[in-house]
Amino acid sequence: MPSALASAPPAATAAAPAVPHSVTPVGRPVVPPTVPQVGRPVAPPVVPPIVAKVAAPVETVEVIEEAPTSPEQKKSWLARLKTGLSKTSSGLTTLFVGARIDDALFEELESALLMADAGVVATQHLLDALKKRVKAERLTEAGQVRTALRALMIDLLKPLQKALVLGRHQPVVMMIAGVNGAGKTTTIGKLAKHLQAHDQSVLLAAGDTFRAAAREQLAIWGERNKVTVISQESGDPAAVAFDAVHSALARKIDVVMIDTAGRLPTQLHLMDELKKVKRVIAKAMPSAPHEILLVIDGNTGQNALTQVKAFDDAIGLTGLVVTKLDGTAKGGVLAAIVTSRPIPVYFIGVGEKIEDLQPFNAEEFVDALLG
Ligand SMILES: Nc1nc2c(ncn2[C@@H]2O[C@H](COP(=O)(O)OP(=O)(O)OP(=O)(O)O)[C@@H](O)[C@H]2O)c(=O)[nH]1
Ligand SMILES: [Mg+2]
Repeated sequence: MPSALASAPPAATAAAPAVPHSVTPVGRPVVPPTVPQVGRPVAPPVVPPIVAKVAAPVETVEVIEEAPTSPEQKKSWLARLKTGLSKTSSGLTTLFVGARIDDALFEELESALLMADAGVVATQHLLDALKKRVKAERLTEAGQVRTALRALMIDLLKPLQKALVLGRHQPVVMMIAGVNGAGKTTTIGKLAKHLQAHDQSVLLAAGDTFRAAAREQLAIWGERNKVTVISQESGDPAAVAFDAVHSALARKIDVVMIDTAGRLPTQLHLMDELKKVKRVIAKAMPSAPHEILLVIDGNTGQNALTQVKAFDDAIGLTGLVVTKLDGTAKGGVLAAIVTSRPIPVYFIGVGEKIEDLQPFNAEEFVDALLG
């Protein structure tokens, strides 16, 4: 787990340039092993503060200043999050409309939370705490109970809110893992852009060596963001990661992101391969990898928890990225995660555009959940 050297600045949203939505790697020429770095973008876009930056020595903490907020963009992002979570929120909000504060209300709330994938432990915790508060504060109106629930849910999810800390090492090495199609490569592409906007030089490693299309997909993100992509045709993922870290050390790159092939936790040989990638990275740079992120598809439901546990047991996760919260996601799974494996959620994604990846903010998230 990363040390909380700095807390995330409040999420703000400012205009970031849109990039083409999805990456369709069909028919692209196979990329050469190394795509040369063309240089940083001339005018870095203004993006929300997604990271906290630590200047060496480690004791000095520098929090990146908040970018100016564009209210429209913020509104649109929150609207998408709200729409994405509407499956859950409709269950939670209608509950309180004109409701009497009685056992039936608590029972309905219990069902709604369980259906939202919050899991038994978090659901019980919230119910107990809410009942206590209702009694202690003598709440009589449904609206008051809703407000109390909001506060309790924010308290519950707050431990997941943490900034990604940069500048602790050069490079900061990030390994990105997850099941097939979770959104790993897209997240790397979006993050590369965000990091560049924070003056970080970035290098990508195409550690998904199984499919040529995967290398090409990353290469396209690389071209788009003008960053080097280390890639090897049908190479060993650990060797690609090793080369990337070596290359980043030589070039004094700030952040290396290592993509990996999608795999199920039940595919033990593939989980072993991931462990090997991690071990080999440490051979190139003993303190690395500094971040091991699991990308989770927000629509996965309770299975997300199984994924978190399995990947954490195998490679020791430092952070999570939850994508696709713009679909039919049920946001309650974060409550289940916080009660069993409280690994920070660095970012959440509500779409395929760059600005659709935002830092996780417990308050915003709960407001979207509660409608
Ligand atoms: N709607 C939506 N789609 C997303 C989001 N993030 C990623 N996607 C889409 O999900 C699909 C899979 O994304 P990838 O980034 O290729 O996923 P991956 O985990 O790298 O997949 P594999 O490498 O095949 O395991 C792509 O079509 C992305 O555009 C998101 O936040 N919202
Ligand atoms: Mg991929």
